[in-house]
Amino acid sequence: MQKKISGTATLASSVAPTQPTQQVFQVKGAVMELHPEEKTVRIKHEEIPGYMKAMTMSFDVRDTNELAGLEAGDTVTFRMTVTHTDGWIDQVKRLNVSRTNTLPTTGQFRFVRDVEPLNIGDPLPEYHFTNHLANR
Ligand SMILES: [Cu+2]
Repeated sequence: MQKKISGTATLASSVAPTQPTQQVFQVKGAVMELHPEEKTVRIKHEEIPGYMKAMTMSFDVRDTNELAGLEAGDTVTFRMTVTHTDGWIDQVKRLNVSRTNTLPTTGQFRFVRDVEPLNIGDPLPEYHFTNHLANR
């Protein structure tokens, strides 16, 4: 798979001497909880091969307008920006969620609506991940 990560560092390296101060990734996941008052959103993001498994985690949202119109259970794509000390998301885009109703539920989450629509082949650009600083 083509790597778009700038610099010479690879995800397999524990140290990336040329790591840029800011990296941006396209991420896909399902909204679990919205906390606009805290400027965070909890998202169950898909597996990140070689980095971390699919998990539910909170992301900082600098502009809460990004959360407008979203509901728990929505499938979204978003841009994740990470620096050495910070992380946040923006450009949150809601995907068509109706098709996810046909997928089985995982039983791991308390939402009735299926939130595991991560392998349905949506036409996304390549998405890469590195840091996990947005986690809480
Ligand atoms: Cu995570």
